Amino acid sequence: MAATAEVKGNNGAAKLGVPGKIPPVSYPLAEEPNEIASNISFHAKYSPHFSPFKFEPEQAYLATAESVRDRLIQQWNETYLHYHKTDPKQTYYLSMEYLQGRALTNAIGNLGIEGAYADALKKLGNGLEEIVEQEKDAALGNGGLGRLASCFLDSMATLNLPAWGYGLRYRYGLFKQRITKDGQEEVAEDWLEKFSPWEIVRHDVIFPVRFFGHVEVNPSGFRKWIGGEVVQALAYDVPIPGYRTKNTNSLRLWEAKACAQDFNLFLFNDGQYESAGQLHSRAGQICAVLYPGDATENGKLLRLKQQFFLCSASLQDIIFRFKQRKDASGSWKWSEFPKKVSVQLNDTHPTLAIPELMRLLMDEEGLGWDEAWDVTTKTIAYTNHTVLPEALEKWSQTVMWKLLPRHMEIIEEIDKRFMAMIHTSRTDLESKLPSMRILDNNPQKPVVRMANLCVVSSHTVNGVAQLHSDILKSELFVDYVSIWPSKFQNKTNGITPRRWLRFCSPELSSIITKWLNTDQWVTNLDLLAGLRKFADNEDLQSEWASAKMANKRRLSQYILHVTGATIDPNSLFDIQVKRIHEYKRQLMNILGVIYRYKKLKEMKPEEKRKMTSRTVMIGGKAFATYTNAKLIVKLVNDVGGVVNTDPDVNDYLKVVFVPNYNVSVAEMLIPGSELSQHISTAGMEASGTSNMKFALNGCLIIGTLDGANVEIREEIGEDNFFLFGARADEVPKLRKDRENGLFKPDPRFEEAKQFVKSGAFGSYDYSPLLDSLEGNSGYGRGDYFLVGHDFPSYMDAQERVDQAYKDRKRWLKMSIMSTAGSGKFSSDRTIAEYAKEIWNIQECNVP
Ligand code: F58
Repeated sequence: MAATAEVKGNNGAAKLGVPGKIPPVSYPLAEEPNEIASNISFHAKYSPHFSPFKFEPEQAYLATAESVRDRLIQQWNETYLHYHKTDPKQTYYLSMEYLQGRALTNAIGNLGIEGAYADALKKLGNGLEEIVEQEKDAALGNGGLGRLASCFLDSMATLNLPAWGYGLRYRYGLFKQRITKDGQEEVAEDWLEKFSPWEIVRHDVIFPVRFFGHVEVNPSGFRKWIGGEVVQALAYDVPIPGYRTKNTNSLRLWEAKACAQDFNLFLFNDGQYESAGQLHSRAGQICAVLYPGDATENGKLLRLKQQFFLCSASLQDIIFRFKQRKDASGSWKWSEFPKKVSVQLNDTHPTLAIPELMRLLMDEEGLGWDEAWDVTTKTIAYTNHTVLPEALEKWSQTVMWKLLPRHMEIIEEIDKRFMAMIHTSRTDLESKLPSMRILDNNPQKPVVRMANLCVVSSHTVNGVAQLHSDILKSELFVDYVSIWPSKFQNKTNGITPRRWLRFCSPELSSIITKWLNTDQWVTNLDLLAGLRKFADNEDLQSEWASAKMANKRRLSQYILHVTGATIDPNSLFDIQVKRIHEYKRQLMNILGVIYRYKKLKEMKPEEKRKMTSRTVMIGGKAFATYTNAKLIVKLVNDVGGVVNTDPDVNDYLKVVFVPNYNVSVAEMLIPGSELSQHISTAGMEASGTSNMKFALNGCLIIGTLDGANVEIREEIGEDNFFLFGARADEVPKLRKDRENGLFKPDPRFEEAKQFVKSGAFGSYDYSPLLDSLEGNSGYGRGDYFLVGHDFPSYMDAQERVDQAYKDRKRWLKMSIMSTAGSGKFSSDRTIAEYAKEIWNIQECNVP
């Protein structure tokens, strides 16, 4: 018999399914460990995903998740019902990305049933920690923007706000990063391969989404989009529990599918298998991968399809819900729509929500332009996350006309009316019109500027940190500010304190709770300020140090496990983890490490002994086609290869590239960090959010005055922040000076580059990377990101770090002050501001 009843348990002992003394009984609302164990056992037996009689960690994880889900479903249904009954204004957050990470620890923690679950699993012969690690991260996003969306969902539920997340159910999320001798290799990560217990398919929530086709005009001038291909958007809902509240919101992820009648049986039976299922295969492509490559025309078209698919499905759903309201009773006033619905665009990726809402209102609901425009502009708000010109989306008008002909008509009309408004009431801005227009009609390459469309059509535009919002107002959107001064706001980003402190560092959390004499800080993070008065207290410092040490040891074990490198928990743990990008300047970090290595090698033993011992960890994924980012990954790995095997320096320096950085890896790294690097060229990082996570965990920051660093430094105090580098307002002049040949490199910088060129880290050709730092101008040259300019002040700041670390008491005080000053950076604060100042929604507690 293949599926033998007797299997080896994870501890090597033979197990016969779920331990016999726990009866498999369904207790969906169990709270007591024996009942929870029974419910888990029930799911293992009656919701099987594998052959019967197995209860290895994988099965245990699924059964545990399903039992937690039982409880969530109860709250979730009550939440749906309550929102339906009370009919509050609701927010719909549209985002192409969510970086949810794992859900089990979060759900158990939010429900407050960690202890009971740990006990229940013990009864079943498992440890909770081991079980939660079976879960694959839901990585439906790239980086900061996607993780922000997930933190926001957590806060919306915790604050009892009636809100929904909308996104796409990508089958393959962000790739898995493997490190080989050639550097980064991308491998598809199939988070759905073995079923996700956290999604519920809603077979009754399905909407048609059209692509291509043409616009038909009837004799009365009424326009309608017809023909083309129609795929179905099917809803998968993920429960989003709030912390210690019944409110459980939904993240609705759309999947594209074709219907049975689209399958051509005749062709199939004729042996034409591909043609028979053509629409099915085309539908399957839409949600196949996050960010399909867009180097080809096909790739671009597919990305645009994804964006439209999200917007159309979500808006149809929102309109459907609006019409379903109890008191609407078959007739509803469209002017009420913005009083019930607020739509937030997470960057420009869901911009098509604007023309799609206009189309649905005009062509499907029969509103006139003015009425539809009024509703649309009162409903939609837009968040900008970048000032980098290459990230500002521009879609080819040709592709748009082909895929979305009716939407292009609408966009043209918005553009025309915007121009007319300037010509009639703002003639002073006429000379600015070419850059302010939505359409760029350059005959070589006519494009639609999505950010301009968003600014013109939204009631509110916000940046994500004060400096970034100021730059939006004074540079990128300066001309619009004079038309609509009150449209522009700042909403400094935040992070959820649940995932990013309470659950990822239970040791530090208990100490905080003990010293503050309350655990209310978990939902009122400003209370952390109460730690300030104890920052010098020796008892707190020693407890703090031992919690940090426990986290460092756990991290060391992890590093050993994933890289084979042995690191010393007594060394300073210095971490930079984020997407690899030249503006984030991981290159400056590694050049600093290279210089340090070279100096260590030149030192006498007694000189070395005075040095602060460091472990530098760098991690992050490089976009598959971004050559220089991939070279940075390769260089860091090569430096690690040499440094970590050099007995001359090993007691003083280790360099580790942490592979496959994702949310779960961050949850391991951040609690064990002591110094973290947020060293982007000033003015280029809109906010950053990992800086907030590190600071919250008592990690000191070495950083530039960029993004949210500025506000973090204000909050935690300048003495507790290692600042260096040019300010944002100095950057343009520095670039000009360099163009004029006025830049004089620091000898340390030259020495570090030269050391790489000498082959000290192997013969790999790093020239595209190193050449980007040379010359005074030109594409990919002339050190656009000012690594050379900032290098000396960076090295000086690192020297200050080394000195500070030697003074243990001072360091611990700074660490406590970092946590104490992090209250502002709770996403609860950010979301409360959005709710009040942009969405105009109120809390709606489920009783
Ligand atoms: C990030 N943007 C910002 N974009 O870079 C970061 O400073 C900020 O903290 C964060 O948003 C949240 O506001 C970001 O992650 C992307 O990943 C884009 C996705 C689409 C392609 C271009 C990058």
